[in-house]
Amino acid sequence: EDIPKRHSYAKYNNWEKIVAWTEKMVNKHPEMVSRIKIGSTVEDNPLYVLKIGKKDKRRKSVFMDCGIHAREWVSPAFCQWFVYQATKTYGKNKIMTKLLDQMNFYVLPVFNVDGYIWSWTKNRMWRKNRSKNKNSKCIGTDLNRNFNASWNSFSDTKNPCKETFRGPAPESEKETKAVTDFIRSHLKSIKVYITFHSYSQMLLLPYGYTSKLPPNYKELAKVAKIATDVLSTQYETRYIYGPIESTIYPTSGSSLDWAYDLGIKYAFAFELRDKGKFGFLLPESQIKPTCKETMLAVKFIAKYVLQH
Ligand code: ING
Ligand code: ZN
Repeated sequence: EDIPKRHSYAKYNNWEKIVAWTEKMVNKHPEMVSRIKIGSTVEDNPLYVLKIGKKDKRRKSVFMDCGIHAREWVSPAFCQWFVYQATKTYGKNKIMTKLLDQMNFYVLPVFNVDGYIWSWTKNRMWRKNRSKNKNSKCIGTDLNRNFNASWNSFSDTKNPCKETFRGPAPESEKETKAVTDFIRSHLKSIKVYITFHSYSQMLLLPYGYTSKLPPNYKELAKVAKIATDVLSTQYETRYIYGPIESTIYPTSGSSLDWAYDLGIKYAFAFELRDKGKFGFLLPESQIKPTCKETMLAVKFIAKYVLQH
């Protein structure tokens, strides 16, 4: 087939299509959407955040990132869906209208752009970014081990040939640095941090680097319980929730722990569909259902934080 396919919310879109899509969203909704280039990648691709919300001053905002791991394709698909639904239902859906009237959403649709491109062109199962490592032939750092949150405290992250390589220093990677600088400079307004992975059907809470629970754990667990209950109302998809450390596995240097310790007290990580039948190769037929159910949970979290 030599007819180039168009961008579609029901399909996985390559980086080129996602870039064109970001422009389209800005042009379609100039009063609601703007595009911010927060930095660039090792291979000099742009890192774009879409800011969604009305243009007047706003107190609270939500930061969401997708695609920190290259092969988790349903994650960027969700960020695209979120922007689409937010702009489409503003003024029609009561909750979305209220959210966008009172909050901003910063959406990074693809965090690990170079890795994402690599997963489309060379290796579908690629996870890390594409930076070169000193004294090693192995490529890439796991961006979700590269944050300054008890960085380096687990030995499995020390080997550049491992999928979970932490990188030479905290924030050594351009992608990590761009995101942390952006969040730090908007910290006054950012009340919620949500990062999207796949797969496992979990809603993860801090911490990964310790078995200690964060101070507001009870409240986070309450929000996570309702969010996962709400999610399941659409297609009866079952999610579990809990701290990273005991729910999935111990991790150091994750974006979630970093965001929480920076002071963003509502910090969540979604592990989207499925539970392993297709894993990272989730069929396109499941993109929309995954996005629809996840949207319910994200709207609930945003609404909760707006009211508290
Ligand atoms: N899982 C995540 C990982 O980075 C995770 C789990 C999420 C850890 C959030 C810490 C914070 O290993 C996948 N599938 O990437
Ligand atoms: Zn991941």
